[in-house]
Amino acid sequence: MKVYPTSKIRNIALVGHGGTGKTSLAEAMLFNTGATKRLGRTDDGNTVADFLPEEIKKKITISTALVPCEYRDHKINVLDTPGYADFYFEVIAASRVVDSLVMVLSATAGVEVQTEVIWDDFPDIPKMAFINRMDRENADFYKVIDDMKNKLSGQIVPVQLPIGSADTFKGVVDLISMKALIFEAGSGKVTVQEIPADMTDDVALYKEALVEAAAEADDDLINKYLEGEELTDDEVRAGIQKAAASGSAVFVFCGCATNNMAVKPLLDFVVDCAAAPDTNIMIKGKNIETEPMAAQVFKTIADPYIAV
Ligand SMILES: Nc1nc2c(ncn2[C@@H]2O[C@H](COP(=O)(O)OP(=O)(O)O)[C@@H](O)[C@H]2O)c(=O)[nH]1
Ligand SMILES: [Mg+2]
Repeated sequence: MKVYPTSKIRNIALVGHGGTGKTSLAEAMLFNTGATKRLGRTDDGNTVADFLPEEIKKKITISTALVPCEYRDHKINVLDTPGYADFYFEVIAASRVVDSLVMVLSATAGVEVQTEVIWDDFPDIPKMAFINRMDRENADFYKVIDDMKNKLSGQIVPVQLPIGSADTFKGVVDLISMKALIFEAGSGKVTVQEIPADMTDDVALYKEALVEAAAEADDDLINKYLEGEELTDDEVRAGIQKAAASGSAVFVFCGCATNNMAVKPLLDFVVDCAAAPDTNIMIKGKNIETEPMAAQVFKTIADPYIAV
């Protein structure tokens, strides 16, 4: 079995209201990282994460599934959790073993009940957000951002802006690299282009907010920023990484899981910026030379066919 150094492990849970597309996003992550050869659909009952007979029959997630994938030499352990309140204990259990949460929201419904519940219940876990279903009629990224800012605590900071919406959704402007990323539906193949001219004003506005959030994560950077000096791209990236790993800002992505559009940038961000187990701010380690090892068992099953 391949051994990964702790710094190259990412433990994330996909959480949020039922039906926002968590299982579909997990499926797209597996497909993009080559763990699977085809993109399953929850509607067809052929996803990797919803595998229990009850889940396939009802087309909902009941039990948290662990779907690991390897990406850019990192091991990403993705926990796909149920959204329905009846199975909330599964979200609580998952939250104990991950280093960050990926909040999945619907681009048409915005902040829903379970989004708020989870957000409020786990204030200390660093979060990212993925505004999914951008291909749906009435999808409105900016409305969801406003909704998040109004209803959720913390600093909400988009790192992408959508290009098109509903049936014209075709990609995102990446505010870090300042490029347009256009995705082919299904394959997820990306073409890099210049930012569309009609988006320049929005891009400038949100880029400024992103740079500010990055600067605030680091004393040296904020001093430089407040003195009116421009931060270099590397400084912005370093600030974003610090803010993401510590949870001082919630960076927001958008895309369409079922068409596999704009899923890869989220994976890149998880590798580049999300907390690794050894930088997890919530767990304070002890000296392994002098203290007995502590471990946590997660997801045990009782197999009726194995006699103990
Ligand atoms: N149009 C569209 N439908 C989606 C998208 N993501 C998920 N869905 C659909 O939304 C429903 C719920 O998706 P699922 O992944 O099971 O949501 P979960 O409950 O959050 O795990 C299914 O019918 C999916 O096909 C998306 O990006 N666009
Ligand atoms: Mg699900």
